Amino acid sequence: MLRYLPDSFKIRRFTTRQLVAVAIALLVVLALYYNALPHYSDGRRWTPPPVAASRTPPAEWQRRADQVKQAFLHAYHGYETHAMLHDEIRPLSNQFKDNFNGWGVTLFDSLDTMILMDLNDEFRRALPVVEKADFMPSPNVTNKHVGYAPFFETVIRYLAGLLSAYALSREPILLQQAEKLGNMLSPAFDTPSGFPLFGVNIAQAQGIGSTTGILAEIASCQLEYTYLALLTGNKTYWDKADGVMQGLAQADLSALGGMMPRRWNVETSEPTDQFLSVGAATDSAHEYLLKQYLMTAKSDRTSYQMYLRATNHILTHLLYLSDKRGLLYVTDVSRPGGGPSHRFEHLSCFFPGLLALGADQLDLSLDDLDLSALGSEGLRSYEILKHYDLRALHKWAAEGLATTCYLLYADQPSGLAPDEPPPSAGNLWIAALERWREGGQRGSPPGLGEKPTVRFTEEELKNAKLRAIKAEWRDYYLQRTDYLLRPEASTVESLYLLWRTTGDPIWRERGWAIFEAIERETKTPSAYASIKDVLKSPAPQLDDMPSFFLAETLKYLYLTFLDEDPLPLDRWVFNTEAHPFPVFTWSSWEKEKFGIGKLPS
Ligand code: DMJ
Repeated sequence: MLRYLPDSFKIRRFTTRQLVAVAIALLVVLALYYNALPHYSDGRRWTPPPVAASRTPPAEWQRRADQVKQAFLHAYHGYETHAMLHDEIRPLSNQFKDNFNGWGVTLFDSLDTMILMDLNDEFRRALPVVEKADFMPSPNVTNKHVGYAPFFETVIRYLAGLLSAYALSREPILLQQAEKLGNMLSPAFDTPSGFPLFGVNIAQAQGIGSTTGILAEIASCQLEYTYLALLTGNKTYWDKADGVMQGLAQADLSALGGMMPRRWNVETSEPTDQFLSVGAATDSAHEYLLKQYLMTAKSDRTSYQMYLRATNHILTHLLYLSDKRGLLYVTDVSRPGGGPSHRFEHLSCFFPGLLALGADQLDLSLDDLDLSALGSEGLRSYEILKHYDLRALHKWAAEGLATTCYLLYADQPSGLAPDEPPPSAGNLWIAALERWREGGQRGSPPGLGEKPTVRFTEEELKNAKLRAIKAEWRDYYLQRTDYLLRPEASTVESLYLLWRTTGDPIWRERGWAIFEAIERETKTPSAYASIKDVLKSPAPQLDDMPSFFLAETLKYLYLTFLDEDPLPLDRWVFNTEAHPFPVFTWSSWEKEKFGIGKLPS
């Protein structure tokens, strides 16, 4: 064939025989690859579809933000019409429920979102309700919380809702009510350790709960009580928040690499198990380590030390790569040295955003670490991590994890992610990273980069055998198929933080894809509904709309699509229910007005 080519085209360095050999070798490689792909029982091959990159014109983002605002209005007006003064609307039956004290949790949780969206009419209509709230036990509560206010939920939704709405509007009634509520909840701290109890019997001003507390519920009140102290000048609130942090910091966690486990004795402030995770029952405690440090303008060094220790352990012990797709995921262990469960809880999808935030706002250096507090396990992690730029490592983990979280959405026919942790199996990320580093860091770090979606077709959904073949390629199974309008399960919290910290529009686009799925699958004539089965489209709906849908999910989506950032990350910190608090400026007007000088610097 070479004969017929003009001289200038001839490849002179190879003989025809050599070229034929190369071509055969290529064919063999292609055939092997083709055979390795999953295939249907009738012999058809299946290839993952390519990931589409999109470029959205800037004006379109404003339109998208407006659409989220309309979604908020639809949901909130439904609540106002059918469930006002109760906690949540039932979006299918247009009934209501009182599952969080019966004081109107949806209204309190929505206040700051209204302000951010310039919904003045709704905000003005809400203020008289806030003003009238006496925070006493409501006869309407019929669920497990009868007779007491659950401390954690009341702090993160009601107290934080009031405080952040105050921060954004300076309406005095909001602060007055925040102080009243913060005070009424204070009996929860009446334990020998100062760790809060599970709930408060408000009528009797008494904390109630077992001696064993859950980490997330003990350690997710520092932002709220510290900010309340700042605003009121009442140092007692600071003492309560700081008491929790100091108690946790003094526990001997050397066997756990410095990471806080799930259960604690609220009398002795000692851990009572060795379960390490960033999922349910632990999540926001890790979140508050970083955020307390940031909110106090990087003065709460105890929190920072604990954040460094916890993330060092997570990076080296809890991050795994799935077998086929190389999906990065974070899992849990029930004791040090024990094998990982390989569960990847969808609730953990707040974690990539947290890592991105830390890497964006901090220098993140191992030089800051107090080595004497590490213990042998922590020192082992330190020895590995010292070869890396810690900030880069946090960023890689954030991007890899956020991609996996997004794929759990994109993989489903409804475009919505399942709530329950899909079990998986894989290998330690840090080991793969070490091989990549020792091999000269060629290509992107393991777990990063574009990954194709693996979606079931209609045909596969009907046929269990076909579905099983495809499922294997996904690297995870669905234990539960419901979607509860969560911000973590929606991944939107992390997508927002990844977008703001990297500036890469892919994260924004992913947020939009998720919003479109929410609109398509969860909207009802009066509000939005949780979903029973994400494998179906149209997806069967549940008669629930949790208040965090308005507080978190829609707020993060709105902020993701806005071009102007009203809450720059160096000036605002979100609590675990997405309520923003300002980063303290120790010399601001607050200092004079509320006596911030009383707080330790
Ligand atoms: C929210 O109430 C908070 O984010 C909490 O920390 C755990 N998750 C729910 C929403 O899913």
